[in-house]
Amino acid sequence: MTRALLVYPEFRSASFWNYKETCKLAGGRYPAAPLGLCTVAALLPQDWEIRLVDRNVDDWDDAILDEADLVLTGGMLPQQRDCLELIAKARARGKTVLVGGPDATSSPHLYMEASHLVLGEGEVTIPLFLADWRAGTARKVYQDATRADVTRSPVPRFDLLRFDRYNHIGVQWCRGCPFQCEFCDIIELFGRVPRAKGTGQMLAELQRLYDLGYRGHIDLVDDNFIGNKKLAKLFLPELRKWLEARGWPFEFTTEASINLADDPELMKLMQEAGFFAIFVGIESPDEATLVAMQKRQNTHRSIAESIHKIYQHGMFVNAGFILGFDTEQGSVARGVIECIEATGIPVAMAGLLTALPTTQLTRRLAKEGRLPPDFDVAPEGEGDQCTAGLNFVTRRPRTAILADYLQVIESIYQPESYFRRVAKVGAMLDSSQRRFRPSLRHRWKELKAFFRMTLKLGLRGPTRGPFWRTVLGSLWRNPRSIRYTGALIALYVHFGPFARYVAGRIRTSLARERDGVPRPAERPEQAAATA
Ligand code: B12
Ligand code: SF4
Repeated sequence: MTRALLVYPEFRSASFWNYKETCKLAGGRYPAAPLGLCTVAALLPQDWEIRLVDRNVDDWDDAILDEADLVLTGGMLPQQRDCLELIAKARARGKTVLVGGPDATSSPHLYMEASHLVLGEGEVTIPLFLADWRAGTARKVYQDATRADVTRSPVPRFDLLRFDRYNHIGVQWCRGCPFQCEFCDIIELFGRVPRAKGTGQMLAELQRLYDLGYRGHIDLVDDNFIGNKKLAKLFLPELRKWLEARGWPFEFTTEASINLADDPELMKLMQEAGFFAIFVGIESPDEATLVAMQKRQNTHRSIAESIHKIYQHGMFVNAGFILGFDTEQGSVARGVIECIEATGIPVAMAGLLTALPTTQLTRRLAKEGRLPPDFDVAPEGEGDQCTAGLNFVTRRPRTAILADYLQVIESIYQPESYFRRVAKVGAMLDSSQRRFRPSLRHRWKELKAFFRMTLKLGLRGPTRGPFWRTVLGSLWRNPRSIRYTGALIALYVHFGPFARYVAGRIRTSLARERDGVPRPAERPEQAAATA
């Protein structure tokens, strides 16, 4: 029997989404579970002995590698360093190593030490690899641009997860997005035609989670849940019926484009199916910049009004903002801060523009000679677009962008500012339709989390006043939304220190720039190499 070891590499450095300290409040260890590897596990022969180790939550000893015949690994950019180290260790022990997933697919040249690179969507390439491997003719690289027929994707092996270690569990309904934002790698990796799973298939995945005893928060990790609105409108009523028949065991978050706000019917269906938050890419409040980045769906609208409509349908919004676009004319900090305050979005992922490996932006920058050859190598000690962005030669002076960014980060994550936004959402969020009822165990967990959160934020320091004003104000104005207001407050346990960390890193980068320490991207021979 083949023993397969699936390893999800560690997200090593501090990152916006690594809110481990918040997870700890409720007894968890990490926000999200490795859905990609659960799917890979389901694509392997089921008579194999399959073990999944997530290095973000599970204990690790290199000796674990000795117990495997085949090691399978892969993840995203911030996991690159850990993944490469793991491959080296496993290879040194004589193991056959398969690598796949988004980062290896985007930058295969970095992963050549693996025995086999099985790239793209696993539903397409894993069966090809397995057939050759059995025949003893496995190739080094499996790359196939064919898009998977997701209606045939297997139910992920959720049974390999320890649910209590995560804040939420991911499930995917559809892949792809119809829009064409210049900086986006999703449309390159997964295409512009949304591909959705069948309703029965999706409900079978939820049933599996239900049967395994999971209850609570499920993140639909779709690239854009409303990429095909028609399909979403067919799926949601069925989802609602399924939930109702089982006493509302789950509630949902997902990602969606801002044009959701133009469709009251769709928002209502999402609200009725228990969606309580969505991530929206706002990117910039500046119309010219939005047009230049090809994000037309965000133009010709009041961003704040659109976001408030979503709150009024029971979903709070987390959003992405980006600084560093070529079209920025002078300082953009004030505009970004005002937009964040006007929308009242507490979880505002303000980051620096990053050229991800497979994007229209990256191809343009390469053509313009503005892309260093190592732009896709994860820098040591840096995490995501908050500290590792601007991996190209910028149009506006880098110091000006960094100074703007510093201003944004230092403003929006001040306790007064963050909690004011939480209070605003807390007042506007319509929770009249909520059906999800946490079990007694779940409530006890949340109560303990509330006490721990109070110890961290409510007893001393600059958070004490805003914390109590927000908690008591929200209880008074909109008590039905208190679980969600509380969740947003809990996130400050991460965002407060994280914002200070980012500000420190940006100040260091600014000092280096001002002292004239050359960056790789500015060395003429490197820029020439990619021109
Ligand atoms: C959900 C999600 C997140 C979640 C959490 C995910 C998690 N598990 O921790 C959050 C919001 C935290 C997140 C954050 C980030 N993300 Co993200 N995320 C996604 C998203 C939307 C879905 C991931 C998913 O579960 N997909 C469903 C599963 C089934 O697909 P999959 O993992 O790709 O696995 C399939 C194949 O890749 C393959 N496969 C996977 N692993 C392996 C291994 C082997 C051996 C083999 C053979 C095959 C294989 O088979 C699977 C079935 O087809 C993807 C886009 C996408 N559609 O995948 C981006 C994506 C993975 N994220 C990306 C990025 C850049 C980030 C960020 C750095 C920036 C950002 N977008 O905010 C941060 C960093 C996070 C951090 N902690 O530091 C990029 C990665 C690009 C790259 N070169 O690595 C993606 C592709 C798109 C994007 N721009 O957002 N992300
Ligand atoms: S809306 Fe989001 S997923 Fe779609 S192309 Fe733009 S950035 Fe990518």
